[in-house]
Amino acid sequence: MKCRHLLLAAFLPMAANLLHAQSVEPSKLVAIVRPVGDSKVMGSVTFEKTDEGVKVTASIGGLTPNAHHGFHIHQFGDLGSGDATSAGDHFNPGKHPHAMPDKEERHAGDLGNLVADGKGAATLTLTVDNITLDAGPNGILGRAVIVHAKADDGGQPTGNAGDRIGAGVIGLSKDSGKEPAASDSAPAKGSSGPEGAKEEEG
Ligand SMILES: [Cu+2]
Ligand SMILES: [Zn+2]
Repeated sequence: MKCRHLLLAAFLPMAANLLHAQSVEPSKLVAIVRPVGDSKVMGSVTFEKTDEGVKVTASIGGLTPNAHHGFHIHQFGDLGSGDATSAGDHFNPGKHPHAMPDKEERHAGDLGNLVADGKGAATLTLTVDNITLDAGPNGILGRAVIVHAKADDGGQPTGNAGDRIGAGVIGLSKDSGKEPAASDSAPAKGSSGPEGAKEEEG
């Protein structure tokens, strides 16, 4: 008897997850970075789920040759203002001070610097453990990546990185594993019942 109940308790949340497949965290997001103002900054940033965390890969051109450029996730995917200030502050759900990515206590949006080569091109690979790829409390889906004119020096409140010269909204990648099948979107009858309650009591 007890065994059966345990099995049932284990199965119900799984079934609920399958029925609510659309709320599963995507495995990959992408942001296409475009110039802000009269800059020439262009490129792309991907965010992929791995066993170690979220792997951030950026490839950006049009930067100042041989310079550091602050690089962050900002709060909002709103690039409506000409200078990208409408993207808000650094994404900071943990209410931490600003810091470089090697510090445990930092904004979730603190990705450090892009380091441009002699031709103004930069690549960056970084794995972080404080963001998710959905729209949850630590989720970056629908927010923005911002490239700054100057180096992020780690100072308060936001690293003294100057103007925003490149920006892109973080959206679903076509490889995100998120595309819902037609059957997923049909509400299954009675599927909302067994979730929560049983799980909490068990
Ligand atoms: Cu920034
Ligand atoms: Zn910051």
